[in-house]
Amino acid sequence: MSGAKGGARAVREDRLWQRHADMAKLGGTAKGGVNRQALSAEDAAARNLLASWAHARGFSVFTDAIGNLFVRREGADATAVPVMSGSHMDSQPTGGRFDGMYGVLAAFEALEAMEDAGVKTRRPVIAVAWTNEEGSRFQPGAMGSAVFAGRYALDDMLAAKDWEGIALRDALASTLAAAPAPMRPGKPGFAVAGYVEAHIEQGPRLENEHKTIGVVTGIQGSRRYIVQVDGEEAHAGTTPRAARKDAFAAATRMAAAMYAATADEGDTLRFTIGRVEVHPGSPNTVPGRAGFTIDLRHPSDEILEAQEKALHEIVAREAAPCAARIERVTNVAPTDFDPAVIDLVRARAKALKLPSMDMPSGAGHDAMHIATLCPAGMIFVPCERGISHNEIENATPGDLAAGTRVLVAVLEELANR
Ligand code: HGY
Ligand code: MN
Ligand code: MN
Repeated sequence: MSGAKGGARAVREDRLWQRHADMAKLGGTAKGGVNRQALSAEDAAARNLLASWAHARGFSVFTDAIGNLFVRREGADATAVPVMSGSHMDSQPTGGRFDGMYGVLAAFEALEAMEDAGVKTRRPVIAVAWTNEEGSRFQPGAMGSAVFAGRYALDDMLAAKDWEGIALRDALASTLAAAPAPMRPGKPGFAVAGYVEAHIEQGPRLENEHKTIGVVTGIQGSRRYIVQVDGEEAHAGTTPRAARKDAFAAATRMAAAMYAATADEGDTLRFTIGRVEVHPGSPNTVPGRAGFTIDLRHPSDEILEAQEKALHEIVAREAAPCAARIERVTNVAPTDFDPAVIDLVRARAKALKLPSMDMPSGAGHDAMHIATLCPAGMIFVPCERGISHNEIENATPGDLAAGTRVLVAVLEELANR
């Protein structure tokens, strides 16, 4: 690998690819994707596998009260504030084997490569797997990193419930019992000198523009809502339309109006209804209750603010004869990464003779929270046709290794500052 020195020379493409294959067995689906939802048995298995690899290399492993999992490689100065890199191991229900996992395995490969190359950094370097980034089982998403950064209160998150009513507190307890690790006492969070996250792009730009490395400049703003409509159960055969309080009919009116209201000229606004619930869900009972989630994203907070007002107006206008409310579950402002980290990622990609381009992230990542604590940045690599949150998500061993070489080079620089 021309231009590579230090740990970047010791990155092993085959080892990194094999680790992805090993992890993809945990929650593996028939289509080659993964269903490894936060704090599930599959998540616990992934935690144990990562910890076993870490112990085999003599790295220390610890967790915190929200279940973030840390793998620490010591530096020359054990008291120095560490540098960190990582992502998440939980997946969407029909997820791919690279979303999140690549960032965790690239960080771990970085530690191994530094070890293999005999690189001694001044600062310790930590690889991290954040708890519940996807937020598909438990809301909000990016939970572990947000609690670590002090943006969400631990107790509020422990009280969160999944769609079956299971409390996060209980799911976390069983996960930590199944995947035990020394617990760092007290509230999650500690000083970090710098954070870099590697991730597949989850979009088509790098592939279309024949670039290997995305130098990520920031992350667009994202908000998540739940709409709840309350009507009245009634008999499907005997109840005239005029007498109905059909919660699903009201919900569909709202959804149709929202799709129309969020269709913007430049196709920049992202509006998604990903989950719908209808109660009691019987073919011959008029729904008395209906609910749906809203995922709203845009690079501008002002636009998001204006759109939020429009959503409230639509819910109020379309609810009758039912009652309805819209509740905001998350509100993460647009993130600008640290210019010095952005420059460092770009410079190291260049030194490694890897074609790169600056670009924003359309997807949310744990880095959006850690960027409030310390200088942070991200490194993207291409994924096939930009497809993600889909079992056919794919990437190449060469691109994964290339992104990891850039990561090692950046981490070594940050860990020696
Ligand atoms: O939703 C997101 O942007 C991330 O992939 N969880
Ligand atoms: Mn992700
Ligand atoms: Mn994701």
